[in-house]
Amino acid sequence: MIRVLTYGTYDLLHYGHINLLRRAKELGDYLIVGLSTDAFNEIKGKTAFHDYETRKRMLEAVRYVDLVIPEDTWEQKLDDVKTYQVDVVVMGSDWKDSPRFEYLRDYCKVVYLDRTPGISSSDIKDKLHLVKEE
Ligand code: C2G
Repeated sequence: MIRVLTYGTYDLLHYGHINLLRRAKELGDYLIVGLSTDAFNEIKGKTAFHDYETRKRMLEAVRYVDLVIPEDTWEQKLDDVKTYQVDVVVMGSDWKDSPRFEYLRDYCKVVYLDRTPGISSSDIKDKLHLVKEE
């Protein structure tokens, strides 16, 4: 059983997220998502449209996702890798070579997958805002 772990805010779930989750699941048998809590989003400087519970319920409905756990801090990743016996940590390429993930290489594989171009939660929010203004 190869266990895969990834992290994110996953706000306004879109096909870029789904592409990441699908490819992450293809790397193993069981996919865990560390979902940023609303408090952690504040630390990340992000304001999600949907609250944690809503984002969690939406992710749990995605066929590739087996478990959603809260991401409360930057520092919890190594504990998560150990607690859930993770074999592979996967992130989109915007995180490539980030020290926030590279240190995990001593404990598990770390894989960066190409981001899906042309879509992001912030773009969606901007475009929806423009539509509302018109
Ligand atoms: N992603 C992607 N393509 C996009 C948008 C996002 O592949 N067009 C990927 C990101 O690279 C990330 C995941 O989808 O791996 C979730 O994206 P976000 O919710 O923006 O995650 P982020 O805010 O980067 O949180 O501790 C790590 C952080 O929690 C990551």
